[in-house]
Amino acid sequence: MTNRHAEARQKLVEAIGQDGIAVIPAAHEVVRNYDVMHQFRQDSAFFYLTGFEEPESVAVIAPGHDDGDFHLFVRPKDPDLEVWTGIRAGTQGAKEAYGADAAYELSQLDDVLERMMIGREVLWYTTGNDKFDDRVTGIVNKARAHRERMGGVVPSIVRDVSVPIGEMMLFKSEDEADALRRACHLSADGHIEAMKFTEPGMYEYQVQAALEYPWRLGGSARNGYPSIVASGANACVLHYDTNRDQIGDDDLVLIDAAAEVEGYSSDITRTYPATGSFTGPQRAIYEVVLASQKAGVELSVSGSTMKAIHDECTRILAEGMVDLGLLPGPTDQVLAMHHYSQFYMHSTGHWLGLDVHDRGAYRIDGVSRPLEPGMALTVEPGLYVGPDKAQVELTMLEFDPEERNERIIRMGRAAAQASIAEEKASAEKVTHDVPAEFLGIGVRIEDDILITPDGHENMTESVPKELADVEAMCAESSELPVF
Ligand SMILES: [Mn+2]
Repeated sequence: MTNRHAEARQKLVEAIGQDGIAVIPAAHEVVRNYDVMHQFRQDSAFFYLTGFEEPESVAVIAPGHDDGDFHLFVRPKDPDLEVWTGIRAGTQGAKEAYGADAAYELSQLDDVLERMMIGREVLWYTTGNDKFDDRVTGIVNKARAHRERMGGVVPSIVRDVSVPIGEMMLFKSEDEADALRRACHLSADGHIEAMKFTEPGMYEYQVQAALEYPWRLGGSARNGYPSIVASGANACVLHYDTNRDQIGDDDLVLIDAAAEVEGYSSDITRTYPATGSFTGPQRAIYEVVLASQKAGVELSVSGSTMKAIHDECTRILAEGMVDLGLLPGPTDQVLAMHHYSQFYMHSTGHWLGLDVHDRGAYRIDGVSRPLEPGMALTVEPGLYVGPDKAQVELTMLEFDPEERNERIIRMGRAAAQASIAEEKASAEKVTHDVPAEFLGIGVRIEDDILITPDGHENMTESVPKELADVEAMCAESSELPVF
């Protein structure tokens, strides 16, 4: 493996120190249907630290241990089974190919880990793992019983290891940024192919085949997440991924999809007309989203924040909604009362990396954290006029997220939600008729941004997004066969 993973382990060793021991389980296989498993995808934090792609394994980081810091528990070699499910590294491979200082078969986990816990005060482990929580708790309990007999220190504090790992994953090294950049460039090629390929009358999954074709040929073994190919009103379903509908004559096609390279995922959205020409109403909505997205990208620089980007993108969308008559306005009220959420209901971006929604805190001490070089994020405003939005009911009530958070802390979640619901129920309502020409139009535009010392790198800018450029790309023809 590259030393990318060794560097990650070294950072974790420094973060937890010699008082700590970190236990990070791999992902498990999941049944898809009878006798068939879902394609295995390693847990991103486990992969970040090890580069090891076998299921069920467990990584232990024990800084200063006599045998070394990095211990890997793996499935045993089993020639009969390997005929069916593939070669296993085994303990020897774990050391030779993956750099484990010590390797054990999984059956030794309880005994070995119990001994390793002795002398360490803090167990770094992320609770909430159905398959593993009980096992870890059992091992700590046995170590504690041992302490009672023999004396000595065992972990009395459990801390969430995903916090330091998330913080490390947030800042991409040059080497990681290079893998992410390659994922972005390859993903961009697929989006361009899909624009060229699409014609009305095709099924969404046929466009998906054209989209993913350059990815597989270009060196990506799998997608970063299931491809969304949403034609017409399907674009208003945010996580639509059935991709089985036939593309209508005047439909827009919204594609949110990306390839994975060396575990790193891109995340691109483009929306384009199946015919190659936007209709008037489609153009009007698209221009609003484009202006918002470009402003968001512009703000993606060191020292800015996710909140600043979201607020500016949302303000531009809200102005557009009022201009187009989707909402009565004025814009200040649309923003203060969150009426824009009728048509824009998600946040404007997220971290990007090994997880398409990468780990790492968004807020520090309750405030949106400043962007710094090495962070990668998406900028993806959208506007979705669902086919059921012919008339919207607007609650005339200011929406203050800070006040709501305070109320949740003061009253508890259930009571706070009940009190908010009560306020909403008794507040004045205004109904508004949405111009029919916009119904069923959904547009999102999403780029992947790497923050650099002197600005940013838009890693997905090769996919056209200006109206004229999108239409020009759609007018080009694909070399792929049409059946
Ligand atoms: Mn995204």
